Amino acid sequence: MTEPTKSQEYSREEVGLALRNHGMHLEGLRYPVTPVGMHYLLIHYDIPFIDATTYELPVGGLVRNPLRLTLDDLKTRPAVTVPVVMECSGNGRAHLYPRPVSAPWREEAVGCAEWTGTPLRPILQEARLSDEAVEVVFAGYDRGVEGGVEQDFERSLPLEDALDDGVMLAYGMNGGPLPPQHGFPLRLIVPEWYGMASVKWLKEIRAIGEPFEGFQQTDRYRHKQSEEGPGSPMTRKNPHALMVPPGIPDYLSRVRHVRAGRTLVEGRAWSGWAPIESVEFSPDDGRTWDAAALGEPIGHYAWRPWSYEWDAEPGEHELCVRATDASGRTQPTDNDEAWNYGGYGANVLQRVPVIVD
Ligand SMILES: Nc1nc2c(c(=O)[nH]1)N[C@H]1C(S)=C(S)[C@@H](COP(=O)(O)O)O[C@H]1N2
Ligand SMILES: [Mo]
Repeated sequence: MTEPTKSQEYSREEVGLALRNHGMHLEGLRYPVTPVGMHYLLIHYDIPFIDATTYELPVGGLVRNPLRLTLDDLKTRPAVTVPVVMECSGNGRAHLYPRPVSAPWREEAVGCAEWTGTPLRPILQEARLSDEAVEVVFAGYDRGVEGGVEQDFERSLPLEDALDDGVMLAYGMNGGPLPPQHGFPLRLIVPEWYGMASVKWLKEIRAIGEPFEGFQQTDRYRHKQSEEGPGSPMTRKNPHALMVPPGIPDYLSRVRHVRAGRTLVEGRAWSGWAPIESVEFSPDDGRTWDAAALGEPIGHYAWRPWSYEWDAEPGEHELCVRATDASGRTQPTDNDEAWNYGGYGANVLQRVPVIVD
């Protein structure tokens, strides 16, 4: 990984990554289920071109009953359709200073799609994991060079996480087939974790007898304070609330223009650790906070709607929102508090500059 940069300008490479990997338009927070084209994307290498008619998924390694599953096999198994908030663990990275050079997300690397597929646990049970198995590796068909290392995109889960409720192999998104950019023909969904765990374009599932040492496991997606040291692995999503920016935007700066008077500010909040317990709104850059009204999420892994009646007075304001979950986790106020070498899990509260006229 290159040293974090102190430049206040984005490099050509970062702009290139941002063009390939677009974010969710924040006004998309109005939809309980994010329309496919609004859902963010994160694609490390190239989108692989896969023939679904000959597709087969091997489930092997330390198992007593290796399987090879076609898409038809997978579709004849019990089907579930589940709304899941997916968020990139790099979300918020661009707010950090110095800034890690990678996808320059502010807050838009999120979406909540309805994934259709089949639960993973019964498949692993059918494959009969042997007693030596400690982790399950999920390999993708996409291949590239990163940090000087040529590799397939591969990630693992400890057994208990792989066997957790909600973990599924998905072949559908929002009622249609899985689009190529989201993992066609088959992807993993790990609903409570950051997005990197939900491996797309699945090529293989294999059980292994020691912790996985692949690049995307031991080099990337670690929370650490310097280039050195293992740090700790990124796992579940930190609590995060976002608002639909109110009013209308200035084309270039995106500063919002709002008419004076009562304005309903709305948004959504989520956490991978525990249910969202409260959302607070601040009209004055975090000096004063007030509780927002909460609605009900459409599913256990979906985001929770919130709203706040803001009395917009003429002048310049900085609107903020923050979420707290039932585990007591909340969002940091300060970018420096969230700083880490790779820029992961930086769930700093959202700030939206607004001019009321
Ligand atoms: N095979 C493969 N799986 C992958 C990735 C990838 O580059 N290759 N990116 C991961 C990351 S970092 C994220 S945040 C999510 C993004 O999923 P989406 O593009 O469907 O929103 O996919 C994950 N799964
Ligand atoms: Mo990601």
